[in-house]
Amino acid sequence: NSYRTVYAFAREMHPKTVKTDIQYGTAGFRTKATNLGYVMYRMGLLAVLRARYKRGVIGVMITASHNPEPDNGVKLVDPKGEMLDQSWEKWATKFANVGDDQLEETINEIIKEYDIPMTDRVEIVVGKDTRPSSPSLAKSVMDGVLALAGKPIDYGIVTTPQLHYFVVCKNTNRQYGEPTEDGYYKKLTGAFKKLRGETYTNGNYKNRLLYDGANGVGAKKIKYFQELLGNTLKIEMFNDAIIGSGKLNYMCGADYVKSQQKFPTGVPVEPNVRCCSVDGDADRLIYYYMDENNGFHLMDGDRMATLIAGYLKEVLEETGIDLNLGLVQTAYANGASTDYIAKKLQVPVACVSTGVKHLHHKALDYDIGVYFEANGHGTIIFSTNAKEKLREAAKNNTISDERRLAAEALLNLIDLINETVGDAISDMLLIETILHAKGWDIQQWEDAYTDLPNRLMKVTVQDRNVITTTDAERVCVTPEGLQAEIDSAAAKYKKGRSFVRPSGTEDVVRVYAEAATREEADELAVEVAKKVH
Ligand code: NG1
Ligand code: ZN
Repeated sequence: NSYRTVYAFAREMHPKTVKTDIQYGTAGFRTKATNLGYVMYRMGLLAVLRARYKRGVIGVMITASHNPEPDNGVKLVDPKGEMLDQSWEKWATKFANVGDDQLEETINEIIKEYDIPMTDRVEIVVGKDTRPSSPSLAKSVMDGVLALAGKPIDYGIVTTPQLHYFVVCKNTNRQYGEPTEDGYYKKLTGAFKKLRGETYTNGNYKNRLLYDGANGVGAKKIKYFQELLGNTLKIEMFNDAIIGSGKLNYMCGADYVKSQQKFPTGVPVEPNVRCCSVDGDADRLIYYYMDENNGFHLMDGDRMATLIAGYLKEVLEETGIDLNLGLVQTAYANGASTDYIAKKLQVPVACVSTGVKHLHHKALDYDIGVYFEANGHGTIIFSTNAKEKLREAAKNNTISDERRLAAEALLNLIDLINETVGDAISDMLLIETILHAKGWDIQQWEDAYTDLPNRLMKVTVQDRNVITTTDAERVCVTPEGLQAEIDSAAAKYKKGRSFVRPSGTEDVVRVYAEAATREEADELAVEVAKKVH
């Protein structure tokens, strides 16, 4: 086999312009957009190979999420809507880094290793965020797809979770939904309206929400929800600057709000009013409000996870069906949230390494698996067993109305949830549904537990990979002795907890610390950071 066109295309249209290697990390490739043309072309090639190997549709999403506007990135989506399987990440890295003249050879190597049939006319769905660099990068991806005779399907500007949804719809023969934007909006808003019923407000819950679109795709797409939901939920949108303004994620968006612990610019401050922010590709969500004394209150991924898990537990009990429910977090979850879930809600909690793929994977162990990163990325997945039992119960005339209705409600919740990946807008509709059902305002939600003050720091070192960890990154293995030092530092503070790990997306070591007071958390973080240097 020979793939001359691949080389010719590469040489003439997408030559490798950067000498240094890049690595397919937790969020795919991510760097300055100007350095990504050839990487995109090669990911187009790899997507076709992966699709032929899996005999399914593969997705390619062009985005750099919460990162600044001049950055961009790319991630591949597997047929079940999951991130590219870890075993192929090394191939992605290899494809990105070989010379143009080694591309043919690399393609032959992977075909041989996996015995890939090279005849199927596979579909590759391509989506992009609103970055000015995205259209030309999408074209590079599609050139790669065409060079290996795959069929690119261009979805244009979409959110990351929309792209995951399209991939799953196509691979399940539309059982999951229609693989169109319209199909996505109708599925989510239809379920939301059913759950809300005739009364839009309830108790302290008011159907008004301030929404920060981060000047990105989340602002563009919320308009369809505003239109379809009307007065059911009054979403007031802010931060919808025109494409190319440079304002994407700038002093707004979910990452800014969570990491700066600050109210975003562009959203009016109204005391005690519920607000939310999404990030640049709308797969993360953060809630917050300002109190009457200008005090800022943050409701992060841990808060959403606990609200959701607690509610699902209640409804599940009403159905009388025996299904196991579990919650998955990472080491970054606030200790107070873990305590609350395990002790108060009595829902089993698992801790896994940072990165959505690890959370998603672990959540598959439960009939109902809730997972969230503290930064606001998360979703809920339901096993086939859970879905079957719920469908049976919803149709069963021999059980009580209460049980039947609870099963129906859970089925509607499943339709509201984007099970394929964390989806800011779907998560927002879910949170709104739960607050409405409980008749709660945002303060009542916040009352569940009090966050332990915490501090996240970045430390730049010569080689971040000298730090290795175990036990879901909570324990440091190398350099030898570092863990003992962290332990003795943390022991000095009330409720002290700290860990260090190399970042998977930036060339830094991250230091996390929490303790009973703000001062102690800061001190502990600084102390541990000094030991890392
Ligand atoms: P790294 O850079 O590996 O810490 C960051 C986030 C993750 C995840 C990924 C992918 C923190 C501490 N880490 O990973 O949660 O979202 O980016 O975007 O927020
Ligand atoms: Zn994102």
